[in-house]
Amino acid sequence: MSGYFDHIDPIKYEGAESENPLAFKYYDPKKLVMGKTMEEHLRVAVCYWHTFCWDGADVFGGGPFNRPWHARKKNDQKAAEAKLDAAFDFFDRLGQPFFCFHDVDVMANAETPKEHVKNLAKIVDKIEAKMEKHGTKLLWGTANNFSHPRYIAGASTNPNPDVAAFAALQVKECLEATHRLGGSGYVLWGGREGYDSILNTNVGQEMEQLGRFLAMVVEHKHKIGFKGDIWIEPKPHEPTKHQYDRDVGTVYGFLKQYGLEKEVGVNIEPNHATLAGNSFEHEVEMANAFGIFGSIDFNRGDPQNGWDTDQFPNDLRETTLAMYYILKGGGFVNGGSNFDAKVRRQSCDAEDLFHGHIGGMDLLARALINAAEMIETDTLQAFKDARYAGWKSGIGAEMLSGSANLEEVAAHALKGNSSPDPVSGRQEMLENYITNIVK
Ligand code: XUL
Ligand code: CO
Repeated sequence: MSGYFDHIDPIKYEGAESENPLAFKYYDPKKLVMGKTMEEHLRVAVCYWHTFCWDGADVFGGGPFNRPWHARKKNDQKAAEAKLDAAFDFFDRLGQPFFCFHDVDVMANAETPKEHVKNLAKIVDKIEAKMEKHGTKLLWGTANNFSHPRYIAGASTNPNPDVAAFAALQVKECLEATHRLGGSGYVLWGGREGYDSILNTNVGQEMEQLGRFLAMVVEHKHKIGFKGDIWIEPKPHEPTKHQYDRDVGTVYGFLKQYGLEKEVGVNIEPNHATLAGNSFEHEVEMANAFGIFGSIDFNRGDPQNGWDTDQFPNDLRETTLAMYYILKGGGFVNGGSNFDAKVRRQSCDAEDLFHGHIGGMDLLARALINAAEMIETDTLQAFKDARYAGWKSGIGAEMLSGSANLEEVAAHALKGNSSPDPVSGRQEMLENYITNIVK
């Protein structure tokens, strides 16, 4: 036991009338929604990196958080184990079913490749024992192939193949660890898989490298019998100026190019979507349209700051819409709701970590209830069905099926005596409908 969270009692569902800030008002894990419990729908995960690794440091100053497990000068095995104790103590008190980690979040620092393998294996033994004892499951694992200075020019896209080989070692070890720990998915976020200057970058060559790297990961997944999913996490920039996995549409094109669109899906993050100039729900619906929806890293940005602030989500309208499209796509299968979110730097107490997660989980619960209500009557679907009905028969169906060619379609148009009338898209009416649903 770390002792750091001892003054926080396990967080309970107390209902909307509760005034206790350290209680759930809406997240009621056993509540049934559309035939599944809230817990099963949402599959909430706590991320290891922001919650337990970050000490509050930013580019202007050091870490104000003073977490006891950061007290040791070096992140050695003892420090890694203290962090692990604290993490599972936190999970017990919050009661969420899953967690996510990067290899370097959980393990003691390593410099050499052999040290990396040894240190990861050492902590994975400990994680396995913790998971068995506490019951918290692994949603997904990932290798941090962006923080170490060896990755300044990318991991798999590095001009130096030895760097790509080190990245391959990290991914192999982390994928195997994820498999061993029963993870549902494995994420690849290409933090430095992109470039800062086109003047020194061979873009085509780098994308070939990334494509082959991804194919190797998929081959290895099948070789070891990992039954979970592999997801790319799109982001347009930060840390690099241009990242190759900029948004869902770009990732799909990339997957198609390398024949991996049936093997790899996406882990969508709202703050990454907005950085790419997309809305969160657009990214979810694009992933549904391409059949590559996987998982979500829930957070939000700040419209004034305009960078990846990774804040806990609090926009009910946006989250309701995203949840509606998630449910419409079939809901989470192996994926879930990972809070890739961090408390603000001034929120330096243990209890702030709870407030962040409680707020996020209550928000998801409300969004789920709203989305279920939307699906029950499905006003949007009915509206869209009527709007596109023309494509179900006649010339519309003939165009789509390919049974009519351009000349035949043009001949159909010539039969008309006038230009087709414009039809209202009823945007304001539908927006009003959403405003009235969100509660
Ligand atoms: C970075 C980010 C990562 C990934 C995992 O913006 O979101 O934490 O989720 O590497
Ligand atoms: Co993320």
